[in-house]
Amino acid sequence: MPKSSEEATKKLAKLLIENPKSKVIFMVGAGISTSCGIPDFRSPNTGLYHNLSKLNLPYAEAVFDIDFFKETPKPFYMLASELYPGKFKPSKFHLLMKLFQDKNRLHRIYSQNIDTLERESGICPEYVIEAHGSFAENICIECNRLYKRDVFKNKLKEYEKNPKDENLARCEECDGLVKPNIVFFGEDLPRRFFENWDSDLEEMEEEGSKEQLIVVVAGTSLTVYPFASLPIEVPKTHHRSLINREIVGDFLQEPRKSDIIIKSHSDEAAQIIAEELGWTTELDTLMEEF
Ligand code: CNA
Repeated sequence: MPKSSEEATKKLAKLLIENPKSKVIFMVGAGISTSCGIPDFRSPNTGLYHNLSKLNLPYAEAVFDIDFFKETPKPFYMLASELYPGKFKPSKFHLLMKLFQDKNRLHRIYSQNIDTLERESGICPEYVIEAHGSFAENICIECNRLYKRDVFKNKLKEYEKNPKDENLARCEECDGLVKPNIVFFGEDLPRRFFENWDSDLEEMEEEGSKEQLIVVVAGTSLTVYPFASLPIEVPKTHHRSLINREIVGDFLQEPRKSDIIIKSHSDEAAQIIAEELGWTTELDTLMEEF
Protein backbone atom coordinates (compact mmCIF):
# COMPACT_ATOMS: atom_id res chain seq x y z
CA MET A 1 0.00 0.00 0.00
CA PRO A 2 1.36 3.48 -0.84
CA LYS A 3 2.61 5.49 2.15
CA SER A 4 -0.12 8.13 1.70
CA SER A 5 -2.85 5.45 1.86
CA GLU A 6 -1.27 3.88 4.92
CA GLU A 7 -1.24 7.27 6.62
CA ALA A 8 -4.87 7.88 5.64
CA THR A 9 -5.87 4.47 7.05
CA LYS A 10 -4.16 5.34 10.33
CA LYS A 11 -5.97 8.68 10.32
CA LEU A 12 -9.32 6.86 10.07
CA ALA A 13 -8.28 4.51 12.88
CA LYS A 14 -7.23 7.52 15.01
CA LEU A 15 -10.64 9.10 14.50
CA LEU A 16 -12.25 5.87 15.72
CA ILE A 17 -9.92 5.63 18.71
CA GLU A 18 -10.38 9.26 19.72
CA ASN A 19 -14.16 8.83 19.60
CA PRO A 20 -14.66 5.53 21.42
CA LYS A 21 -18.44 5.85 21.39
CA SER A 22 -18.62 6.48 17.66
CA LYS A 23 -20.26 3.96 15.33
CA VAL A 24 -19.71 3.32 11.65
CA ILE A 25 -22.14 3.38 8.75
CA PHE A 26 -20.57 1.25 6.00
CA MET A 27 -21.60 1.70 2.35
CA VAL A 28 -20.11 -1.14 0.33
CA GLY A 29 -20.01 -2.66 -3.13
CA ALA A 30 -18.60 -5.49 -5.21
CA GLY A 31 -14.95 -4.49 -4.50
CA ILE A 32 -15.07 -5.89 -0.95
CA SER A 33 -15.87 -9.33 -2.39
CA THR A 34 -13.35 -9.56 -5.23
CA SER A 35 -10.79 -11.20 -2.94
CA CYS A 36 -13.43 -13.91 -2.24
CA GLY A 37 -13.27 -14.84 -5.93
CA ILE A 38 -16.42 -12.95 -7.00
CA PRO A 39 -15.65 -10.58 -9.86
CA ASP A 40 -16.99 -7.02 -9.61
CA PHE A 41 -18.74 -5.34 -12.54
CA ARG A 42 -16.40 -2.65 -13.69
CA SER A 43 -12.76 -3.51 -12.91
CA PRO A 44 -10.88 -3.55 -16.23
CA ASN A 45 -9.96 -7.09 -17.47
CA THR A 46 -11.37 -8.96 -14.44
CA GLY A 47 -14.84 -7.37 -14.05
CA LEU A 48 -17.99 -9.21 -15.11
CA TYR A 49 -18.82 -6.62 -17.76
CA HIS A 50 -15.47 -7.28 -19.40
CA ASN A 51 -16.15 -11.00 -19.44
CA LEU A 52 -19.75 -10.97 -20.59
CA SER A 53 -18.96 -11.20 -24.31
CA LYS A 54 -19.65 -14.96 -24.18
CA LEU A 55 -23.27 -14.14 -23.30
CA ASN A 56 -23.91 -12.29 -26.58
CA LEU A 57 -25.60 -9.38 -24.84
CA PRO A 58 -26.63 -6.23 -26.70
CA TYR A 59 -24.92 -4.27 -23.89
CA ALA A 60 -23.34 -5.55 -20.65
CA GLU A 61 -25.93 -4.22 -18.19
CA ALA A 62 -28.68 -6.06 -20.13
CA VAL A 63 -27.99 -9.15 -18.02
CA PHE A 64 -29.55 -7.25 -15.09
CA ASP A 65 -32.26 -5.48 -17.09
CA ILE A 66 -35.77 -6.58 -16.21
CA ASP A 67 -37.17 -6.09 -19.74
CA PHE A 68 -34.28 -8.00 -21.28
CA PHE A 69 -34.74 -10.79 -18.71
CA LYS A 70 -38.44 -11.16 -19.64
CA GLU A 71 -37.47 -11.84 -23.25
CA THR A 72 -34.10 -13.55 -22.76
CA PRO A 73 -33.66 -15.06 -19.29
CA LYS A 74 -30.80 -17.48 -20.07
CA PRO A 75 -27.86 -15.03 -19.81
CA PHE A 76 -28.96 -14.30 -16.23
CA TYR A 77 -28.97 -18.04 -15.46
CA MET A 78 -25.42 -18.25 -16.77
CA LEU A 79 -24.32 -15.34 -14.60
CA ALA A 80 -26.23 -16.57 -11.54
CA SER A 81 -24.50 -19.91 -11.76
CA GLU A 82 -21.14 -18.08 -11.48
CA LEU A 83 -22.22 -15.82 -8.62
CA TYR A 84 -24.53 -18.10 -6.62
CA PRO A 85 -23.92 -17.83 -2.85
CA GLY A 86 -22.53 -20.83 -1.00
CA LYS A 87 -19.31 -21.14 -2.98
CA PHE A 88 -17.56 -18.18 -1.35
CA LYS A 89 -16.08 -17.20 2.01
CA PRO A 90 -16.13 -13.69 3.49
CA SER A 91 -13.13 -11.40 2.99
CA LYS A 92 -11.03 -9.78 5.70
CA PHE A 93 -13.04 -6.61 5.15
CA HIS A 94 -16.35 -8.45 5.79
CA LEU A 95 -14.91 -9.87 8.99
CA LEU A 96 -13.67 -6.46 10.10
CA MET A 97 -17.28 -5.24 9.75
CA LYS A 98 -18.34 -8.23 11.89
CA LEU A 99 -15.83 -7.10 14.53
CA PHE A 100 -17.34 -3.61 14.48
CA GLN A 101 -20.64 -5.31 15.32
CA ASP A 102 -19.09 -7.41 18.10
CA LYS A 103 -17.46 -4.30 19.60
CA ASN A 104 -20.75 -2.39 19.49
CA ARG A 105 -19.26 0.05 16.97
CA LEU A 106 -21.51 -0.84 14.01
CA HIS A 107 -24.46 1.40 13.16
CA ARG A 108 -25.46 0.04 9.71
CA ILE A 109 -24.19 -1.59 6.54
CA TYR A 110 -25.68 -0.46 3.25
CA SER A 111 -24.57 -3.08 0.75
CA GLN A 112 -25.05 -3.20 -3.01
CA ASN A 113 -23.84 -6.78 -3.00
CA ILE A 114 -26.08 -9.73 -3.70
CA ASP A 115 -23.62 -12.35 -2.48
CA THR A 116 -25.01 -12.45 1.12
CA LEU A 117 -21.45 -12.47 2.52
CA GLU A 118 -22.38 -9.95 5.22
CA ARG A 119 -24.89 -12.48 6.63
CA GLU A 120 -22.43 -15.33 6.20
CA SER A 121 -19.85 -13.39 8.22
CA GLY A 122 -22.28 -13.55 11.15
CA ILE A 123 -23.48 -9.95 10.98
CA CYS A 124 -27.08 -9.70 12.27
CA PRO A 125 -29.63 -9.01 9.49
CA GLU A 126 -30.96 -5.99 11.41
CA TYR A 127 -27.71 -4.12 10.67
CA VAL A 128 -27.56 -5.02 6.98
CA ILE A 129 -29.50 -3.26 4.23
CA GLU A 130 -29.22 -5.31 1.07
CA ALA A 131 -29.99 -2.36 -1.18
CA HIS A 132 -30.10 -4.46 -4.33
CA GLY A 133 -31.74 -7.48 -2.71
CA SER A 134 -30.11 -10.91 -2.59
CA PHE A 135 -30.36 -14.52 -3.69
CA ALA A 136 -31.90 -15.42 -0.32
CA GLU A 137 -35.48 -15.49 -1.65
CA ASN A 138 -37.21 -15.50 -5.05
CA ILE A 139 -40.04 -13.53 -6.60
CA CYS A 140 -42.38 -13.90 -9.57
CA ILE A 141 -41.72 -10.93 -11.84
CA GLU A 142 -45.40 -10.78 -12.89
CA CYS A 143 -47.46 -11.22 -9.69
CA ASN A 144 -44.72 -10.62 -7.05
CA ARG A 145 -45.46 -13.93 -5.28
CA LEU A 146 -42.48 -14.82 -3.09
CA TYR A 147 -40.84 -18.23 -3.29
CA LYS A 148 -38.23 -19.95 -1.14
CA ARG A 149 -34.60 -20.00 -2.21
CA ASP A 150 -34.76 -23.56 -3.58
CA VAL A 151 -37.25 -22.74 -6.35
CA PHE A 152 -34.69 -20.88 -8.41
CA LYS A 153 -31.70 -22.78 -7.05
CA ASN A 154 -33.08 -26.14 -8.26
CA LYS A 155 -33.76 -24.77 -11.75
CA LEU A 156 -30.26 -23.33 -11.78
CA LYS A 157 -28.85 -26.79 -10.98
CA GLU A 158 -30.86 -28.24 -13.88
CA TYR A 159 -29.56 -25.46 -16.12
CA GLU A 160 -25.97 -26.19 -15.04
CA LYS A 161 -26.40 -29.85 -16.05
CA ASN A 162 -28.05 -28.97 -19.34
CA PRO A 163 -27.77 -25.31 -20.44
CA LYS A 164 -29.98 -26.01 -23.49
CA ASP A 165 -32.89 -27.09 -21.26
CA GLU A 166 -35.69 -24.48 -21.49
CA ASN A 167 -37.17 -25.54 -18.15
CA LEU A 168 -36.99 -22.23 -16.24
CA ALA A 169 -38.30 -21.30 -12.80
CA ARG A 170 -41.96 -20.30 -13.24
CA CYS A 171 -44.76 -19.12 -10.96
CA GLU A 172 -47.39 -21.69 -9.93
CA GLU A 173 -50.09 -19.01 -10.03
CA CYS A 174 -49.47 -17.06 -13.22
CA ASP A 175 -46.64 -18.87 -15.02
CA GLY A 176 -44.51 -15.68 -14.80
CA LEU A 177 -40.75 -16.03 -14.59
CA VAL A 178 -39.41 -16.49 -11.07
CA LYS A 179 -36.04 -14.90 -10.30
CA PRO A 180 -33.96 -14.24 -7.20
CA ASN A 181 -35.20 -11.17 -5.38
CA ILE A 182 -32.30 -9.03 -6.53
CA VAL A 183 -33.00 -5.58 -7.90
CA PHE A 184 -32.61 -5.36 -11.66
CA PHE A 185 -32.22 -2.12 -13.59
CA GLY A 186 -35.78 -0.79 -13.99
CA GLU A 187 -36.94 -2.14 -10.59
CA ASP A 188 -37.45 -0.31 -7.29
CA LEU A 189 -35.11 -0.70 -4.33
CA PRO A 190 -36.55 -2.29 -1.17
CA ARG A 191 -38.57 0.04 1.05
CA ARG A 192 -36.25 -0.86 3.94
CA PHE A 193 -33.38 0.90 2.15
CA PHE A 194 -35.21 4.25 2.05
CA GLU A 195 -36.71 3.94 5.53
CA ASN A 196 -33.40 3.22 7.20
CA TRP A 197 -31.56 5.89 5.26
CA ASP A 198 -34.18 8.51 6.22
CA SER A 199 -33.81 7.54 9.85
CA ASP A 200 -29.98 7.53 9.69
CA LEU A 201 -29.99 10.94 8.04
CA GLU A 202 -32.25 12.29 10.77
CA GLU A 203 -29.84 10.93 13.36
CA MET A 204 -26.88 12.55 11.60
CA GLU A 205 -28.70 15.86 11.54
CA GLU A 206 -29.19 15.79 15.33
CA GLU A 207 -26.98 18.08 17.35
CA GLY A 208 -24.01 16.31 18.90
CA SER A 209 -23.94 13.43 16.43
CA LYS A 210 -20.95 14.86 14.54
CA GLU A 211 -18.31 12.51 15.94
CA GLN A 212 -20.77 9.73 16.76
CA LEU A 213 -21.48 8.47 13.24
CA ILE A 214 -18.63 7.95 10.79
CA VAL A 215 -19.32 6.96 7.19
CA VAL A 216 -16.99 4.46 5.49
CA VAL A 217 -17.57 3.79 1.78
CA ALA A 218 -15.69 0.78 0.36
CA GLY A 219 -15.30 -1.23 -2.84
CA THR A 220 -17.78 0.60 -5.03
CA SER A 221 -17.55 2.64 -8.22
CA LEU A 222 -20.49 4.77 -6.96
CA THR A 223 -22.12 4.65 -10.37
CA VAL A 224 -25.45 3.00 -9.55
CA TYR A 225 -28.18 5.33 -8.27
CA PRO A 226 -29.87 5.88 -5.88
CA PHE A 227 -27.14 4.12 -3.86
CA ALA A 228 -24.44 6.47 -5.18
CA SER A 229 -26.31 9.44 -3.74
CA LEU A 230 -25.89 8.23 -0.12
CA PRO A 231 -22.38 9.68 0.36
CA ILE A 232 -23.55 12.93 -1.28
CA GLU A 233 -26.37 13.23 1.28
CA VAL A 234 -24.12 12.72 4.32
CA PRO A 235 -24.22 16.05 6.21
CA LYS A 236 -21.03 18.10 5.75
CA THR A 237 -20.55 18.03 9.54
CA HIS A 238 -19.75 14.31 9.40
CA HIS A 239 -16.60 12.46 8.42
CA ARG A 240 -16.63 10.34 5.27
CA SER A 241 -13.92 7.90 4.32
CA LEU A 242 -13.45 6.09 1.00
CA ILE A 243 -11.55 2.78 0.83
CA ASN A 244 -11.28 1.91 -2.85
CA ARG A 245 -8.77 1.16 -5.58
CA GLU A 246 -9.76 4.40 -7.31
CA ILE A 247 -11.27 7.69 -6.20
CA VAL A 248 -14.90 7.70 -7.26
CA GLY A 249 -18.27 9.47 -7.13
CA ASP A 250 -18.73 12.41 -4.83
CA PHE A 251 -15.24 11.91 -3.38
CA LEU A 252 -13.93 12.86 -6.82
CA GLN A 253 -16.55 15.37 -7.91
CA GLU A 254 -17.23 17.23 -4.64
CA PRO A 255 -14.38 16.31 -2.29
CA ARG A 256 -14.64 17.65 1.25
CA LYS A 257 -11.71 18.79 3.38
CA SER A 258 -12.59 16.29 6.09
CA ASP A 259 -12.80 13.27 3.69
CA ILE A 260 -10.31 10.48 4.41
CA ILE A 261 -9.31 8.89 1.12
CA ILE A 262 -7.69 5.46 1.31
CA LYS A 263 -6.73 4.37 -2.19
CA SER A 264 -6.07 0.69 -1.57
CA HIS A 265 -7.25 -2.90 -1.52
CA SER A 266 -10.03 -3.09 1.06
CA ASP A 267 -8.47 -6.10 2.86
CA GLU A 268 -5.15 -4.28 3.30
CA ALA A 269 -6.96 -1.33 4.83
CA ALA A 270 -8.94 -3.74 7.05
CA GLN A 271 -5.69 -5.22 8.33
CA ILE A 272 -4.25 -1.82 9.28
CA ILE A 273 -7.49 -0.66 10.92
CA ALA A 274 -7.58 -3.87 12.99
CA GLU A 275 -3.92 -3.40 14.01
CA GLU A 276 -4.44 0.21 15.04
CA LEU A 277 -7.57 -0.65 17.04
CA GLY A 278 -5.87 -3.63 18.71
CA TRP A 279 -8.25 -6.13 17.09
CA THR A 280 -5.71 -8.22 15.15
CA THR A 281 -6.01 -11.39 17.22
CA GLU A 282 -9.80 -11.38 16.96
CA LEU A 283 -9.64 -10.73 13.23
CA ASP A 284 -7.17 -13.59 12.77
CA THR A 285 -9.42 -15.90 14.79
CA LEU A 286 -12.43 -14.98 12.66
CA MET A 287 -10.38 -15.56 9.49
CA GLU A 288 -9.42 -19.02 10.74
CA GLU A 289 -13.06 -19.91 11.39
CA PHE A 290 -13.89 -19.60 7.68
P1 CNA B 1 -18.44 -1.99 -9.55
O1 CNA B 1 -19.09 -0.96 -10.39
O2 CNA B 1 -17.92 -3.19 -10.23
O3 CNA B 1 -17.22 -1.25 -8.81
C1 CNA B 1 -16.33 -1.94 -7.97
C2 CNA B 1 -15.34 -0.92 -7.41
O4 CNA B 1 -14.54 -1.56 -6.45
C3 CNA B 1 -14.41 -0.32 -8.46
O5 CNA B 1 -14.28 1.07 -8.21
C4 CNA B 1 -13.07 -1.05 -8.20
O6 CNA B 1 -11.95 -0.26 -8.49
C5 CNA B 1 -13.17 -1.31 -6.71
N1 CNA B 1 -12.45 -2.51 -6.26
C6 CNA B 1 -12.38 -3.71 -6.85
N2 CNA B 1 -11.70 -4.59 -6.07
C7 CNA B 1 -11.34 -3.88 -4.95
C8 CNA B 1 -10.61 -4.22 -3.77
N3 CNA B 1 -10.15 -5.45 -3.54
N4 CNA B 1 -10.43 -3.25 -2.84
C9 CNA B 1 -10.90 -1.99 -3.03
N5 CNA B 1 -11.56 -1.62 -4.14
C10 CNA B 1 -11.80 -2.56 -5.07
O7 CNA B 1 -19.38 -2.46 -8.36
P2 CNA B 1 -20.45 -1.63 -7.51
O8 CNA B 1 -20.73 -2.44 -6.31
O9 CNA B 1 -20.06 -0.22 -7.35
O10 CNA B 1 -21.71 -1.65 -8.50
C11 CNA B 1 -22.96 -1.89 -8.06
C12 CNA B 1 -23.52 -3.21 -8.60
C13 CNA B 1 -22.51 -4.31 -8.63
C14 CNA B 1 -24.58 -3.72 -7.70
O11 CNA B 1 -25.81 -3.65 -8.33
C15 CNA B 1 -24.23 -5.19 -7.38
O12 CNA B 1 -25.34 -6.00 -7.34
C16 CNA B 1 -23.30 -5.59 -8.42
N6 CNA B 1 -22.37 -6.71 -8.18
C17 CNA B 1 -22.34 -7.35 -6.99
C18 CNA B 1 -21.46 -8.40 -6.78
C19 CNA B 1 -21.47 -9.09 -5.44
O13 CNA B 1 -22.53 -9.27 -4.85
N7 CNA B 1 -20.30 -9.50 -4.93
C20 CNA B 1 -20.57 -8.76 -7.77
C21 CNA B 1 -20.62 -8.08 -9.00
C22 CNA B 1 -21.52 -7.05 -9.19
